[in-house]
Amino acid sequence: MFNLDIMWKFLLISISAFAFLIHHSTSNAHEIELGNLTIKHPMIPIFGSKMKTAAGYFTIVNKTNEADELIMVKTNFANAMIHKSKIDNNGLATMEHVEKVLIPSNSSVAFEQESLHIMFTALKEPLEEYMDQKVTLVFKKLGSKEIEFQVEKVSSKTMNSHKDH
Ligand SMILES: [Cu+2]
Repeated sequence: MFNLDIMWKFLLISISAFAFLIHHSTSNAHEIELGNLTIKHPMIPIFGSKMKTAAGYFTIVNKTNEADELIMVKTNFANAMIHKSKIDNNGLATMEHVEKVLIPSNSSVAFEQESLHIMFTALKEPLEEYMDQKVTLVFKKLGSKEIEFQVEKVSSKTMNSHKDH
């Protein structure tokens, strides 16, 4: 006998599976247009549920003839600041707080491992995969822009450099 209830459940499961696939397949192509600037693939890698700090990565593309500056980062889920990782004179990896980042005209600036990143400390609750987090980027010319960072689970081997801060 034709069972409408089972058909309906099957349809719902198919739709959610499809939505899940879409989310996954587009995650690397995630781009946000902010007027003069484009933010590519803002993401926060997570390695487990016990993280007290996290880092945010993305690339800012400036296709215009005017430079801008990232002067502040803000979020509700943690304290946020701009950091830059570097290797000190003793060969140890350290990081320093950066007040602002120049985004030169017709170029791009990558926030990536072992370089610039947004440092999130004092996380209010554990970050969870697929629970995107809103972060406000404040640019000198463009102003305040809130964007969503995708929280992505990664293996600690691929992003080992950030586990200790
Ligand atoms: Cu850092």
